[in-house]
Amino acid sequence: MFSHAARRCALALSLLTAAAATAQAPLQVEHAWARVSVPGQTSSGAFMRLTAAQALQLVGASSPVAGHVEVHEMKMDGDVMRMRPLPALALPAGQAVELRPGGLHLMLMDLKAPLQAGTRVPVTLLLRDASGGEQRLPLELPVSARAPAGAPAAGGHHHKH
Ligand SMILES: [Cu+2]
Repeated sequence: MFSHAARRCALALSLLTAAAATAQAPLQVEHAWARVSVPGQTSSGAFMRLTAAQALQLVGASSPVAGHVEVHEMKMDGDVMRMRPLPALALPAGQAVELRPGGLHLMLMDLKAPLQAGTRVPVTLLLRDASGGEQRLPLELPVSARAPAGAPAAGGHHHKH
C-alpha cells in the first residue's frame, strides 16, 4: 500500500516537472529533419511540425551551415509550383503547422557544405510572441534523404530552387 502511494507521488512530481518544462518551451517541435544535399547544391529544405502553446510568429531562422535561412511557402502559379519567402509565419495557439516537402518549409540558403545523411545540423528558430518579444529556439535536425517515420509525406510537387 505504502509503495503504491509513493509511486503515485513520484508520478505527480514528474508531471509537475513536465508542466514546468512545457511552460519554458512555448513551442512544440516534432518530426524535424533537413534534407540531404549533393556537392554543388546551394540550398536545401528543413521540415517540422510546429505547435505553439500561445500564438507565435516564426519570423526567421539561422544555421551555421547556411549563409542565411528563409521561411518559404509553395504556391501554384498557373501550373508551375513556385516558392516565395514569407516575412512571418503565423503559429496559432494549439494548432499544428506543418512544414513539409511541397509546402511550407525552411530554406537553408548558401550552404557552406553538403548536408550529409546521418549527421545533424543546428537550426535556431526566431520567434515573436503577441507582445512583440523575440525568442530563439535552438534545434538539432537529423539530415535525411526522406521524411522520418511519422512525418507528413511530400505534397507531391517537385521543385527547383
Ligand atoms: Cu524554398
